Amino acid sequence: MTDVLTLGETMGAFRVAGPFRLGGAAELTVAGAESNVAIGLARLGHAVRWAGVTGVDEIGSLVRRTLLAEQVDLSARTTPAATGLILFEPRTADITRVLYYRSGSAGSQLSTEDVRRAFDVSVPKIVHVTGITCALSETALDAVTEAIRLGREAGSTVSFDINFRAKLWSAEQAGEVIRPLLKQVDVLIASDDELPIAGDHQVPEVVVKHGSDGATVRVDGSEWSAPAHVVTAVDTTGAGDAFVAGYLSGLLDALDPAGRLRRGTTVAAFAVATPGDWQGLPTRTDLDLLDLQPGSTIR
Ligand code: KDG
Repeated sequence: MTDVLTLGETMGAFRVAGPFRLGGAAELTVAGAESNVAIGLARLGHAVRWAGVTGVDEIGSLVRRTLLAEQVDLSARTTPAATGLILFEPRTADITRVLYYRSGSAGSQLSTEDVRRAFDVSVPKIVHVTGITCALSETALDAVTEAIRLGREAGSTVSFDINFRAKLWSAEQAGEVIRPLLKQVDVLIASDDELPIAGDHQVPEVVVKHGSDGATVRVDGSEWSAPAHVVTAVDTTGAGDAFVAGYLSGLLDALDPAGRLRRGTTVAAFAVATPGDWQGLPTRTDLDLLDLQPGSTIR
């Protein structure tokens, strides 16, 4: 049984403490928008599958080992190309620069075959894809298109997060590619500045992330909103993916739109208040921790 199938590139991730030009110690972990969502959902007890391609290298092993350790099921293929890398340079607690070393990477070789293999294992309740994968290569775009097509055919809910990355393509290119895909999408997720990329569309459920101003959702003409939790920001990278994990978790648990938003903003708050993209994401029993008084110790 699969609750959510997602696909994309997960990279080796290096994080330094100060500006890159100063060098110094770096911490090695993994990062990828879709696998961040997968980890967030798995922590909340959902059955998640990630489809992707890694290199036959140590970083590829780190990616697979990390996802397996987080209880994410894998439809992972290896290829001789190197696993991609992302370098995070946090300049302040809420402003981070990234460098990519992912052109021609193993992850960009994702193909329709990989998606079909994942569907052959089981039909997911939700298929979740992002604009990042669409920008990686022709075959990766084909993989996203196929995942949406197969999801529609099988009656899965299809979720699409625009996740625009200016280092991968222009907003114009993104719009041209993403708009036709949205005809088959059930849940569109975007931050407010990404919404113009979607253009005029007919997606029935539109979720908008407003960062520290919370989130809104419009379902069939009605709108709900939820504020963000007030937390001390330590590292905001991955907050959007964490929100998506919480929102999709709410959808799986049949929460109403307001409840889905609340779960999204709660999971996002954990991402903001802890270092790393996914390391601090909550389990189900953690979800209520943010209701405690700041400074509480649970004994
Ligand atoms: O938001 C965090 C992720 O997007 C990050 O882990 C890296 O997937 C990533 C990307 O392609 O930028």
